[in-house]
Formats: sequence, structure tokens, C-alpha cells
Amino acid sequence: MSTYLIPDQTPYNNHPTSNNIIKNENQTQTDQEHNNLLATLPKDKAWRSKHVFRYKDFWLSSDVIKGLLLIHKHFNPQPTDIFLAAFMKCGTTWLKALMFATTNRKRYKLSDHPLLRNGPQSAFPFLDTHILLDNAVANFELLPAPRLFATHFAHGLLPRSMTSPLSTCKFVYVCRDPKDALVSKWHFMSKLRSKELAPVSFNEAYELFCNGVSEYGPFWDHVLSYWKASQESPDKILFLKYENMKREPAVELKKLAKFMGMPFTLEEENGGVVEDIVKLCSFENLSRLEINKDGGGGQKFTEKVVVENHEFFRKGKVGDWKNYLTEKMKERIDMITCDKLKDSGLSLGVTK
Ligand code: PAP
Repeated sequence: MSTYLIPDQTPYNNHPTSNNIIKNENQTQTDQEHNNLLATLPKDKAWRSKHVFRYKDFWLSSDVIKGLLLIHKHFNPQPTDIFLAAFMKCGTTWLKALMFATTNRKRYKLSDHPLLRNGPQSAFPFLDTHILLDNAVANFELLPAPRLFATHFAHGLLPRSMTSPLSTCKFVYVCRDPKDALVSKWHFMSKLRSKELAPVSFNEAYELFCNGVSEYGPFWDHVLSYWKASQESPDKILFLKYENMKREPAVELKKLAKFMGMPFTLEEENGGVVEDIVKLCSFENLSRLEINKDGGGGQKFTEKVVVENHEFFRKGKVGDWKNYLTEKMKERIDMITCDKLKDSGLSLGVTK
């Protein structure tokens, strides 16, 4: 199982520490709070487990609600932290690789890069569930600045210490055509779904998705939460689209590096560093590596959930929805998108 890639330090998950602040009486207290909270929340059908719970306008699994409680109580954001945020299946794996490779570009040779030996999930922690693991909070303190974290939580669910105008934390948000996110998510969740539960058919997932009932959803409210925040604070939230990254990866990567405060120099650009990172992190390159193939390795998300690296690589294409949605289904979802995003200035996946 992969550990996190901390440059020049003991691998993340193995780092000895005695300062385990969330696995003691605080943990028991949070367990109690979590159970009490779940009992009060509306619930509906989940795609992976049995139920999702509606918490502050978003549908969340039991695990990540607990994660959110712990983040609010114990996570200490640092001024230089950078969060990669996205709805599920919109490009986290790709951005993890790009952000890690960009941040550490002076440290590693591309020919012998840690991403070639480790799945991109291991590049940095997925905050929502990683905070549930033993020693998580203490280990976060060991990460070098700028610390990188991924999250699927909507902007408004996160603590004000991360999101308020006074905070200097940055967010990179990546979004995608909801039709492709839906198809990708249905495949992913179907594979992870317990064999004891009846499978969720694509048509059922489509209905749930359109009604906003999907882990971390409604999709549109999620996107809008970051879009609005990025309009208010463009220096703190970079808003990217998967489709643009596919079309012009080098242009988007340069934007990303500049936003993270580490722009490529002219010398680097002339030396082909941007293109090299794009190539290293491309779907074609990462998905062919042994570590990212079936049986190659996995990442521990919670004590119970380990996800194989290869599950994060399927097709990596724009427009695969055409193989799953009828014209009528496409029209309905596009109408929801137009309606939800109207007057926002944002357009997403709607082609005439
Ligand atoms: P997550 O929400 O579980 O973290 P995430 O990485 O956001 O998943 O999304 C996975 C999608 O990104 C998959 O899309 P697909 O099902 O439509 O194929 C996956 O194939 C795609 N993906 C993974 N790595 C890359 C990459 N390097 N470049 C482009 N797409 C990628």
C-alpha cells in the first residue's frame, strides 16, 4: 500500500509520532457526536454504501461527515496551504500528479520520478477521509510547505479558517461536464459498492444525480460554491475545467504553477519543463505504469476502505457520456445545468 510522498522525509504513513490528538477521548467524543448527528439527518440512497445523509444542503456519506467534524475540530490550516478541490470524478487524480510534479520539479528528475513508482493518489492526502486515520493530524504537521491537500467538500462546508477572506489558503478547483462526471462516478461507485447491496443501475444513478442525490452533491451547487468564491477572490481560488486541460494542458499548467506561486521561468519553458510535466502526468503515461494497473497497488482511504490505483484510470476522455445517455437524458441534464448556472457567468458541458 502506498505511503504519502514527502520529499526527503520518512514516508508519510510510517512516520513515528506520539502526538496522536484524534485517537483518544476526542475520538470517542466525536464518534458520539457523529452518531447523534446522523440520527437527525434526512437520508437517501447512496451509490457506494447504503445511505447518504443530507448535511447543510449536501449529500454526504457517513464516513465523510465524521471527517468533516474532525476537520472543523482539529485541522489547523497553515497560511501557505493549497487545497485541490473538486466534485468526484472531475480530475483530482490528474491535478494531484500535476501539482505534486510542479511543486517538486527542482527536486526530482523526470526520468526517475516518484510518480513513476507510486500512484498519484499518494502524492498528497485526501483530507476528507485521511483525517479519520490514526495519527493523521500530527502527520499533517510534518508535511513541508506548501502543504497540499485534496478535498471533495463544497466550499461552504469547510471551516472559515480555510475559506474566510482573512485566510491566505489557496484553492485549485477543477470541474467537468456533469454528464462525464456522472458516467465516471457511476463506474467508480459501482466497483466499490458492497456486494451485499443490490447494484445501482445507470438509469437509477442518472435519476439520483439529476435530483442532486449523489455523494458530495448536488453537483451544480458544489460547482457554484467554488465558482462564486473564485469570482470574489480570484487570487485565492483558481477555477479550472477538465475539458480545457485536455485541450491545452500546457497553457493550463502554466496558469496553475503561477497561481501556486511557483511560475515557470523562461529558462524552464525554453527547456521544455512544462511539456515534460504534462507528459509525465498524462493519462496515457500514468495509466500504463505497473503501479496503476490492476493489482499494482492501492491507497488506504479509511481503516476499512482501500481503493486500488487502477480504479482512478478508466478512459480519461471528454464526451464519453455519448455512449451512455440518450438524447432525451442529455437534454434534461443540460437543461438543469443551464437553469442552475444561469446568471452565474459559468458554462459547463452544454453544446448546442
Ligand atoms: P476521484 O474523484 O475519485 O478522485 P478523479 O481523479 O477526479 O476521481 O476522476 C477520475 C477520472 O479522471 C476518470 O475519468 P473517466 O472515468 O471519465 O475515464 C479517469 O480516467 C480520469 N483521469 C485519471 N487520471 C487522468 C489523467 N492523468 N488525465 C486525464 N484524465 C484522468
